[in-house]
Formats: sequence, C-alpha cells, structure tokens
Amino acid sequence: MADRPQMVDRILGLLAGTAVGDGLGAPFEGRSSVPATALDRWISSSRTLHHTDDTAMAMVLAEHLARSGGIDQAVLASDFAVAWYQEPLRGYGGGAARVLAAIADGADWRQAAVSVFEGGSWGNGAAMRVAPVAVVSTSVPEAAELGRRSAEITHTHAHGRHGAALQSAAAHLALHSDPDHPLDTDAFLVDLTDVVPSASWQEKLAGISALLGREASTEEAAGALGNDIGALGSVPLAVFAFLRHAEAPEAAIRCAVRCGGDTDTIAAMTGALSGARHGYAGLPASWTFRLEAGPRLHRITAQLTQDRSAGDLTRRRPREE
Ligand code: RVK
Ligand code: MG
Ligand code: MG
Repeated sequence: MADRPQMVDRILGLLAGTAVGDGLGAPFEGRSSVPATALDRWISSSRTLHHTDDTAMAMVLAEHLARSGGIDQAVLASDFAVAWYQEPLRGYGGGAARVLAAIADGADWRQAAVSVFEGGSWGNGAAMRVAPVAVVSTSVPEAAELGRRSAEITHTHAHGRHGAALQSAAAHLALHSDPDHPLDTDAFLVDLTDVVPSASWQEKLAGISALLGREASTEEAAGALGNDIGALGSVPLAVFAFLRHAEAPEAAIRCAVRCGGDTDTIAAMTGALSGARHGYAGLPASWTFRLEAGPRLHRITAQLTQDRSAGDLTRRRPREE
C-alpha cells in the first residue's frame, strides 16, 4: 500500500498523465496512424504542451470533487458550462459544445444532454475527463458509479456512460496497484468485467486480453479495438496501451499516440492510468515541464489531498467488491 507522499504523487501523476497524453497526442488527432519519426520530432521539441477539452474538463471535474467530495450533477453541469464559455476553443466535440452552450444559456442539464442526439452522445467525452473520480472512490463499483454520474451530464447514451465507468474503474485499479511488482494484466481485466454489463464491451475486454497475449502492434490493436471518437471505439484501446506497457509510462503514452485516430483522447486516457500507477515522478520530466496546465494541476492535487488523511487517500475495499 502506498504511503501518503506516494499517493499524493500518484494523484498528481493521474492528472499530469492526462495532460501529457492530451498535449502530446493533440497535433496528430485524426491521423490514421502516427509514424515513430513524427512523434519523436514532437517529443524532442521543447514546445509547450497545450491541452484540449480532455484536460480542461478533467480539471473542472477534479476541482468539483475537491470542493464537494462527490458529484452534484447540477453544480458540475454548471461548472462544465462555465469552463466551455470561458474557453470554447479547446477543441470540444461538436455535440458536447452544443450541450454546454444550452446549459450556459440556462437550460436544465437533463434536457440539454438529450437535446443534440436522440438518446444522448456515445462520444468518448465523458471517459476522457473521468479519471479524477478514482481519487475519491473507495472501491471499483464506486468509481464506476461516480464515473456514470459524471457522464450523464453530457453523455446519456449507454456507450458514453459505460466508457466513463470503465475508464474510472481502470483508474481506480491503477491508482491502487502496486508499482513495485509487475501488474497482473489478466486480473486487472477480470476486475473490469463487472463494470460494463454489455456484450459489446465484454467483447472488447476479451479483445484486449487476446491482443496482449500476442504482443500485438499498435496497428493491429487499433484495427481490432477501434481508435475513433466513440467511447466504445477508444476506451478499450487506451486500456490496451496502458496494459501493453504497464511498467513503462513513456512507452504506454507513445503507444497510445502511435495508434492514431483520436490521439489526444486515447493518449490522455492511457496517460491517466500510467500516471496513476507510476506517479508524477514516473512521467518523463522532459514532458511534464512543458505542460501548460502544470501549475493548476499541482494546485488541484493539493486541493484534493489537503483535508484527507493517509488512510483516506490509500483506503481500498477488498476484492469481494
Ligand atoms: C474534437 C450520432 C454521435 C452520437 C449520436 C458523434 C474532442 C458526433 C475530444 C459527435 C474527443 C461526436 C472528442 C463526438 C470528445 C456522438 N448520434 N453521432 N448519438 N453521439 N456522436 O459531440 O465530448 O475532439 O459526430 O458528444 O464525446 O478530443 O460530434 O463530443 O476526441 O461523436 O471531441 O461526440 O467528444 P460529442 P465528445
Ligand atoms: Mg481533445
Ligand atoms: Mg480527441
């Protein structure tokens, strides 16, 4: 079990991993694949890693959790809408921007969430921002439940909600995994199976396991799991990239970007998981020092941890959960 300083570093790692993946992946968003040479050139530059909607919304969610300790959906909807209103050019999804504009305009968030797409959005926008709920969750089911509640504000479609639940549960497992021993990737996937009671999601989890078993390439993994803007077509790939390089955050985030497609979002989700397992200290300093959001991420980590004892930070219910 991590002691308090380690857990604080891992919470900062979860947030910084999100921002690093987002910033490193953003220039390649939409490319079918990303050559190693192009990624190397971008990685070796010293340019600021600007963040997009992924990190912007994750920070808003984290600040909300720090203030309230849980999720007040009406307040969180307003928090998201204010952030969109202040910075609408962070690359928000088209439907999400319209939902947030409606909330900013005074619409009830429950109506706004289904006003753009019938049945709500199946985009990955709820999953991309959800990792901070792992910090305030004491079990995998609680992380999944909080993930779903945070999703409903903009993503009421089952896939949008399941994606958030899977990513938040994975973040919880990563945050409480033991980085001094190799991660048991099979057990990690088994722990996720109850989180998504849906055949299409179960198939993806089985697909991750098969791809890990044959040490699949980024091309094969992206082809099998998807690398698109939908939750079902991106969250499993992010989990794959994390598990493929479970002991090497740099390699995991590189792998996520090289998968192509929705690169900022897939790498942000992988980065959250790798950062949660290995901490801020486990992320390359040559990446974290470039973060536009760096000072705010440190402030949020302090807010999330200041009133909580070591026990609160490290407690996790046993596996019968
Ligand atoms: C630009 C039909 C639907 C749908 C439904 C499609 C940022 C739409 C981030 C929609 C992430 C898009 C990403 C994204 C996050 C979703 N019927 N089409 N029921 N549900 N779509 O707008 O926050 O990059 O084409 O809800 O999930 O970096 O515009 O946004 O990559 O998926 O956007 O869904 O997107 P939205 P989001
Ligand atoms: Mg984005
Ligand atoms: Mg994206």
